[in-house]
Amino acid sequence: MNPYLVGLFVPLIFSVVLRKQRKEKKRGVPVEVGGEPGYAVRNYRFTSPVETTHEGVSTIPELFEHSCKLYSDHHLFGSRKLIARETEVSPDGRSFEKLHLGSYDWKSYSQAFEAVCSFASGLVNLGHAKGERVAIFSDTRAEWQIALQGCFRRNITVVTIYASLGEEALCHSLNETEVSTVVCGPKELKKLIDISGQLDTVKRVIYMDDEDVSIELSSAKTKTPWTITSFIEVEKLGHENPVEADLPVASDIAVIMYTSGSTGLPKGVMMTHGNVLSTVSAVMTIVPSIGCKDVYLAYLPLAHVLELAAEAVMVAAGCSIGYGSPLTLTDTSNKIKKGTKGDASVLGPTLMTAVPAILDRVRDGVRKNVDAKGGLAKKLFDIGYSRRLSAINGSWFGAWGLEKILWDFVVFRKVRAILGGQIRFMLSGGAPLSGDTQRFINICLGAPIGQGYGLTETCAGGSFSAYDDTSVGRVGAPLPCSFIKLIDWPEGGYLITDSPMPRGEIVIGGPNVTAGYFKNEEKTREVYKVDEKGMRWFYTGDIGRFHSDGCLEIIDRKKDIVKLQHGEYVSLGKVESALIVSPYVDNIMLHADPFHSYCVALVVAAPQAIENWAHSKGITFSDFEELCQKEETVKEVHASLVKAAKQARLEKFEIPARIKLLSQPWTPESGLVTAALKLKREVIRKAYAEDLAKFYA
Ligand SMILES: *[C@@H]1O[C@H](CO)[C@@H](O)[C@H](O)[C@H]1NC(C)=O
Ligand SMILES: *[C@@H]1O[C@H](CO)[C@@H](O)[C@H](O)[C@H]1NC(C)=O
Ligand SMILES: *[C@@H]1O[C@H](CO)[C@@H](O)[C@H](O)[C@H]1NC(C)=O
Ligand SMILES: CC(=O)N[C@H]1CO[C@H](CO)[C@@H](O)[C@@H]1O
Repeated sequence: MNPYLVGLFVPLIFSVVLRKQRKEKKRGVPVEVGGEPGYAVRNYRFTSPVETTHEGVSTIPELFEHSCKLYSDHHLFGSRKLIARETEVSPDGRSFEKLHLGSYDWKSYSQAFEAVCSFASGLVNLGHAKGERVAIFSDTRAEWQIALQGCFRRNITVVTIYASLGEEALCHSLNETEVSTVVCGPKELKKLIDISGQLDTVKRVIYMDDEDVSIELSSAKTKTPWTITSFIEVEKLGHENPVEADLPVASDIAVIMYTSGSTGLPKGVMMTHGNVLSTVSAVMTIVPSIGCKDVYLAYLPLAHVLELAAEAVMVAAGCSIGYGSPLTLTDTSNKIKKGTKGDASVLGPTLMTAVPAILDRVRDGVRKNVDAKGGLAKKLFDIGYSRRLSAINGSWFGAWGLEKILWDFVVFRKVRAILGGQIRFMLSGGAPLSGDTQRFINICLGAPIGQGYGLTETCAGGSFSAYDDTSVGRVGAPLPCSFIKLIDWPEGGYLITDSPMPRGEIVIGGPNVTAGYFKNEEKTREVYKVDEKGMRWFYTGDIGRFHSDGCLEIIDRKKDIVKLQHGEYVSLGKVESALIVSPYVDNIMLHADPFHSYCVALVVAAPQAIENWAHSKGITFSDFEELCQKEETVKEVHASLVKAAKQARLEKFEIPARIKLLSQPWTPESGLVTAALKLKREVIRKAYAEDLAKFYA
């Protein structure tokens, strides 16, 4: 046969076969379950929920000990040395802290185990009594995990608190759980002392010592009755006076995790060791060949269930965990001193987790960079991008061989270098990732993104998109530890009989479903139900639909649907995600209520784009605040929203009739968005109540 023909046909046949496989691959299958009637799906490979994958292991401390014995000489925890801390002053007089960080210092699994045992013994020596709780209130770092595992070895329940939580919420969570020992970072020590008058049960504080905190220590002496000890002292104390472990059982509460809810005070979700273990075991069956060679970059808040579960998976698999922070992640991150390296470049991670907001930022950064270069560089990038896109779409041309290597080398290598150049798998969770961003990151990093869907209440268990699933916008099939059921929500117009796909409220059941809210029976009974077979179900309030291959797609949120005066339903989240594509918009919150026939929006302006527009129009302004108040600016931004709305085929009543342009960004510190950067609608509504009232005046 003519070799040219072979050369032509072989890839063609391959591409046809691959396409077929891709289409036909089942990932979830319907299953009969108890409880409220609905459409339920389970993971294709597992008929009953997975509880543990390690023989004889039923709790997290057992899993930790198991790994420490198995991987004793491998690196476990890595932290960067601080070389210098500097203050830089920008031209307009504001000062910024810049860090010069060195290479990673590692603790091996066996060293980490020793530190954990010492910390556990140290706690007992300090006088922490049986049955009392410990709170960890700090940024993500190695000591966080050591403290956590130390507590677990003594069957101590750990209360976790977002480092960016407000004062009121902090007092509430520490008081409600009657915490007697708080482990905190140097920054958080000051916050604690400020509110010490309201903390009745706290007796001792353990601070992580890498900064000079002598001022705080002397102020604590006068203001508080607490015993304050440094982390190193506790370890030393425990090392010299070892105490036997007092291990928990699977049904003991491991963590009470306070989630920054979008309304009111935070609620504490009680997770058992069995809950966490079942999620960890389920994820391990899904991430491809994860093992000792892998290096994981940890930087998301450990007080978030996604990060907590991810790090537990890394420990179970024998990976190394290098700690970083969102502000020092890349060479160009805010806190990195110019000319020095960010966490990712130094560590070269192979695995990472991310929340969509961070990936969106990476995408925008790369796009901006490419646009700024212009010319040949931009052309090459665009061609390379579209080639890879059609390759992923199933065309064989450009999928393999020389062409891929060429594009990777010419175009994408530099993008990859931003995150260290070694990433082979990325996990995204916390909120739905836009299809556009998923594709962009997939192509530029050359690594798949697994999208997870889960909640604190389900211990992050839920669904997970398989690494070979190249579709976008979906969150995958149920994890082997979960059953996912859709139930009718007639008021919202979502039914399991809908065609072409069943739709409804998402309800998650399985061993991963947590024990409920701490000291909140009423709320627990409202959203957790146990069926006649004894399975626990959690009612998420999210609306989803199941594709024919058993993969879930999140399409709406129950709470975020508002009925307008004339009876039309507006899905706030859907409209916001359509409008946020406007280049002028940094963030947006749509507001609608049943008393009016139209929507309005609060828009956080994107400074760069709006200033560029103003310059191009010759508009003069003294500061950005003033520019945002100009009528012509508001008009321009509104016009761009209308355009975005038309592109997304929104209904007329979904387009905000009036907008307010805001010059200040919404950050977790301001309390307007959660640590995962989700809008806190109630808080924002309160903060801008006057502006909202004016809209309807
Ligand atoms: C662990 O601690 C809890 C709370 O103090 C207690 O109820 C439980 O019995 C303990 N578990 C074991 C195995 O001792
Ligand atoms: C702390 O909690 C106790 C009960 O757990 C309650 O009686 C008290 O009012 C709370 N104090 C504050 C400051 O919230
Ligand atoms: C990829 O496929 C999707 C849907 O299957 C289509 O909308 C899109 O235009 C395709 N893109 C390219 C570059 O072929
Ligand atoms: C470890 C754990 O919590 N297991 C529970 C999982 O869920 C089943 C049914 O809901 C319970 O019977 C298990 O005790």
